This record gives sequence, structure tokens and C-alpha cells, in this order.
Amino acid sequence: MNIDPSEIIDKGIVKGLSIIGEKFSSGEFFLVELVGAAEPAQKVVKELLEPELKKKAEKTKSKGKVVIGTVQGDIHSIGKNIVATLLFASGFDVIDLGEDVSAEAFVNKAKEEGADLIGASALLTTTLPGQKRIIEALKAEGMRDKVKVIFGGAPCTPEWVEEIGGDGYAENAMKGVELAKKFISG
Ligand code: B12
Repeated sequence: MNIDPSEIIDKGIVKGLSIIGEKFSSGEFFLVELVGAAEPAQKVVKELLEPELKKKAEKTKSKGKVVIGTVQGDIHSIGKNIVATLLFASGFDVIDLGEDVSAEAFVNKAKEEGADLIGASALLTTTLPGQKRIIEALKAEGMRDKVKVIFGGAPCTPEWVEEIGGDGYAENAMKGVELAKKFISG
């Protein structure tokens, strides 16, 4: 069978983990189940799907430089890693800062690398303000007009991105790549 890895991610991993998340918030599941579901999902994405996505990497000259990470206080990495992999596979240079990344770290890295785009993930309502802080930190450095910024993650919405003055919202990795292409490659 020849199934696109992005389809497995969207129709399998994301759907399955959202059910786990719903059961966790309704009190039916506890943290142990959340962790128990996250571990195999992460393993499948890292070990099976990401290598497949990378195989399809577009071998052209770099489309542009992206600094990506999960905001401060937030250790959710699965979605961010998928976005980073798909961006890489689509021909972007990707600098992944990992998780629990401060706004200043995003901005300093973008400055140091001359990045075209910052992508920031937030999965908790409590860490969502970390996305706003990136915009503020860029303004404080006088860099807001030099770098495009896109956001994603479960609590993030297009309205939130508009409110904080971001450039784009993506509900999944494919849409993130489309935005990156639109902003960087013209
Ligand atoms: C897996 C998981 C965990 C794992 C994370 C493992 C890991 N290494 O990532 C573990 C067990 C560690 C965990 C911990 C916690 N979690 Co949790 N977790 C989840 C769960 C079930 C799935 C998240 C996930 O990986 N989804 C699959 C990926 C592929 O989807 P995604 O992240 O949404 O990413 C896609 C898009 O959003 C988008 N995207 C994401 N980021 C970006 C960035 C850019 C730039 C772009 C363009 C697009 C984009 O593209 C991605 C790919 O298509 C969610 C439920 C949910 N519905 O999200 C809860 C959830 C996020 N967790 C929750 C909670 C409460 C916690 C804890 C506080 C629990 C606790 N009591 O300790 C801790 C917080 C730890 C911390 N400080 O960060 C809540 C948050 C509630 C809220 N409103 O804030 C949720 C929503 C569960 C729930 N319904 O209650 N969690």
C-alpha cells in the first residue's frame, strides 16, 4: 500500500491524539494515559514518518531560512517537529530551537541567522501569550518588518494571530508550508 505520510499524520496521529486529549480534559484519562499515547505517536512520527517525508525533500536551492520552536513553558513537540520536517522536505533551511523557547531566543536566533520566517507552536492556553511575546520582541529589536511570523498549535486561532499582529495561522503542517512558500518565495 502506498499512503502519503502526511495523510497518516492528519488522519491517524492527529485524530487519535485529539481523542486522547478530549478524554484527558473530561477526566476519563489521566496523565499516565496522555504520556502513554504520546510516546508511541512520537516514535512513529520520528522513526517512520519523518524519514519518509525527508526522502521526498525537494533538491533545489534553499527556499529560505526558517527558525522554528515551541514557546516558553511548553514542551509539546510532536506537531512542531512535523511542521519542521515538512518545511525541510519542501526545500527550506530549518533551524529547530526545540521546546520551551523564550521569545528572546527566537528573535536572537532569527537575527543571527538572517532568517526569513519564524514559526512558533503553542499547545497550552497558558503558553499562548508566548506567541505574542515573539512579536513584541521582534518590534523591540526593530526587526518586525524583516521577518514573517507564523503560528500554530491547538489553542491558536486566526483571530488570535490577527490580534497579536502575526502574519499567518496554520491549522496543520501542510498549510504552514503553503504560508511559508507564499511569504518567502513570493
Ligand atoms: C501529546 C500530548 C502531550 C504530551 C506531549 C509529548 C510531546 N513530546 O509533544 C505530554 C504527555 C508530555 C503532554 C503534557 C502536557 N499536556 Co498535553 N497534550 C497532548 C495531546 C494529547 C496531543 C498533542 C499532539 O501532539 N497532537 C498531534 C500533533 C501532530 O498536533 P498539533 O500539536 O496540534 O500540531 C499540528 C497543528 O496544530 C499545527 N501546528 C502545531 N504547531 C505549529 C506551529 C507552526 C509554526 C505551524 C505553522 C503549525 C503548527 O501543525 C501540526 C501538524 O499538523 C494534546 C491534545 C490536543 N488535542 O492537542 C494535549 C494537550 C495539549 N495537553 C494538555 C495539557 C493540560 C498538558 C499538561 C499541562 C498536563 C499536565 N497536567 O501535566 C502537560 C503540559 C506540559 C508542558 N509544560 O508543556 C491540554 C491543554 C489544555 C489547554 N487548554 O491548555 C491538551 C489540549 C489536552 C486536553 N484536552 O486537556 N501533553
